[in-house]
Amino acid sequence: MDHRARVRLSKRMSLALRHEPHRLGLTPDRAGWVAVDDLLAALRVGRDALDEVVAECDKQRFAVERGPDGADRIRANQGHSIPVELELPAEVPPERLYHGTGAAALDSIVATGLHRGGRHHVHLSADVETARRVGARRGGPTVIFTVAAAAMARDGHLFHRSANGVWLTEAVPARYLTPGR
Ligand code: HQG
Repeated sequence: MDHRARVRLSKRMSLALRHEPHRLGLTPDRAGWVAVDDLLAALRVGRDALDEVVAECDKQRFAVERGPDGADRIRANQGHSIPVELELPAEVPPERLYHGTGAAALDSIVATGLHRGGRHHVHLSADVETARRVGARRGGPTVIFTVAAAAMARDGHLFHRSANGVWLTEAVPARYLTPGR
């Protein structure tokens, strides 16, 4: 598969596993897993193509493992809008984390903090470069917020880290945010 075909399939897999499984007749379990064979049938793709996306995906969006029934299963590592219980343990975050977004959101975020929108968590990056890439998805100028993550954790906010290294928390109150880095 060339790069564009991989991206296309990755997007279809994201839609199926994070947002609209039911439209495809898929029923993820509580933790978001579906049988690989069911996903292949729903998307009408072969196992080789799926394995290629899972392995080559720049962000390791997907996890594949042997399920309790002995069959392979797959889930998205993060980013769901359907209810899932990822069962990630709480982790102590580093001193600082970063959030990249469109400059248009600056004033609103400074006023009200970071909200999770349609997803389960606010997504934070461990490094500025990743935050910049996330913000660039919005098109137009971007802004990077520095999040005083360790201080948040000391104040009782829970953090989780997804299997692909994205830091997750429910919300970031404005007082922990500094625009710029
Ligand atoms: C913004 C991609 C105004 C927030 C990326 C963001 C990431 C506010 C948007 C992952 C706000 C939500 C997540 C406020 C938050 N006022 N705007 N008070 N609070 N926002 O896509 O962090 O390709 O749900 O800044 O790489 O952009 O899907 O979150 O712009 O890792 O694997 O509301 O999605 O990964 O947008 O991106 P999103 P995100 P995948």
